Amino acid sequence: MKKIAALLGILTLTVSCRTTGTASSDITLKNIFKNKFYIGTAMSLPQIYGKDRKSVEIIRKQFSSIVAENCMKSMFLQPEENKFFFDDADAFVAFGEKNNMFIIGHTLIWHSQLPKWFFVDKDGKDVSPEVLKQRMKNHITTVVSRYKGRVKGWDVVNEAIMEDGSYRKSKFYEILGEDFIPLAFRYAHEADPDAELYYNDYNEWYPGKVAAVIKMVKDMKARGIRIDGVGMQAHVGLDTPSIEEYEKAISAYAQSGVKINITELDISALPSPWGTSANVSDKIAYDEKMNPYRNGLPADVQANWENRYQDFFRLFLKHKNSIRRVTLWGVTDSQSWKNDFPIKGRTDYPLLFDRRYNTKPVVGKIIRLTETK
Ligand code: 9MR
Repeated sequence: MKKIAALLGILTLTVSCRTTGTASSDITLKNIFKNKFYIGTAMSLPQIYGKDRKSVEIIRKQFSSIVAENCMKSMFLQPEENKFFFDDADAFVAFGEKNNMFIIGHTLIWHSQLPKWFFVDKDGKDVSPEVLKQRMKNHITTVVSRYKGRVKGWDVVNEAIMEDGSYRKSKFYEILGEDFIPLAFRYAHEADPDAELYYNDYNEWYPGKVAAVIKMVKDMKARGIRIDGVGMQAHVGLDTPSIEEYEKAISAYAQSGVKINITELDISALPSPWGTSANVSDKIAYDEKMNPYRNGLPADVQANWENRYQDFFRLFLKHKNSIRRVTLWGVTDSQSWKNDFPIKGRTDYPLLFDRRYNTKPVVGKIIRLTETK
């Protein structure tokens, strides 16, 4: 019996390969999405330096685009004023070039993971608008120029708008007002006129946020300032947001004349009664009830989770003409930030490869979706 089942398996694979006209070893995410959008992953330091060898193998085989999960954040690139540290970012960019990938820089201006000196003078007081502009310009110009022509797109500003459409009351906003966003885009464009420039945020499907981001995009375009895309982070859960809500946002952004990047996709399988915020400073105390699947997902949750991934990819394929890139926020479940957010020490299953580096069955299901498009 077993032998027959194995034979049937081989036949099915051969047949499905024939229908796509592709050898089975070529059926990878990056090949299957080639003429649709880039498919990417975030990279951690052990991956960038080749220490996590099994992940690197997956990245080379499956992905056409990469973004640094952490090492290009300002606290790492410029820990002290004018003292830049580029070793990790250089290694990341070298990896991308060697493997012929579409390289994304994340992120130039973000209120979080920012070195402490950025907003204060030597007496610890807030700097003036002029000084802050100068510091932003120096940071952006130094970083973007270093990778000119090599990093193809930048998350210029990250997480500046709240779900209700108001501006986040960050120090950037307090000192410079809304103008800090167009200023950042100007500086980035001056440093590399060919680079694509994006505004990136989480929960970018809330109607208030959608409206505010579109207004910002239109204002910048009207002033002749380059903005190529919005990055929808897509840290989503099993129920929230609905596909309809998400589609409305994609359509609205597309109509405003920018491309959409799905920038940090992961689908949590864990309970999330607090919603889908990715505000890294949010913390909730550990509670055993909130960590129910330490030894694996029950079949019904697994099925929901797989359906959810397929629903999202179906949506991305439907809107492929507006979507430039879909990037997963990591390779394997063990790498995922979701295991520690907003509760530390849970076991989540948000990514496409499991803790043993196995390709999850959902990957084949996602690939099959492309056969009818
Ligand atoms: O995944 C990242 C995690 O390793 C870091 O500790 C955290 C703080 O720097 O940032 C995570 O990535 C965030 C991204 O840079 C911006 N959007 C939300 C992501 C998840 O928190």
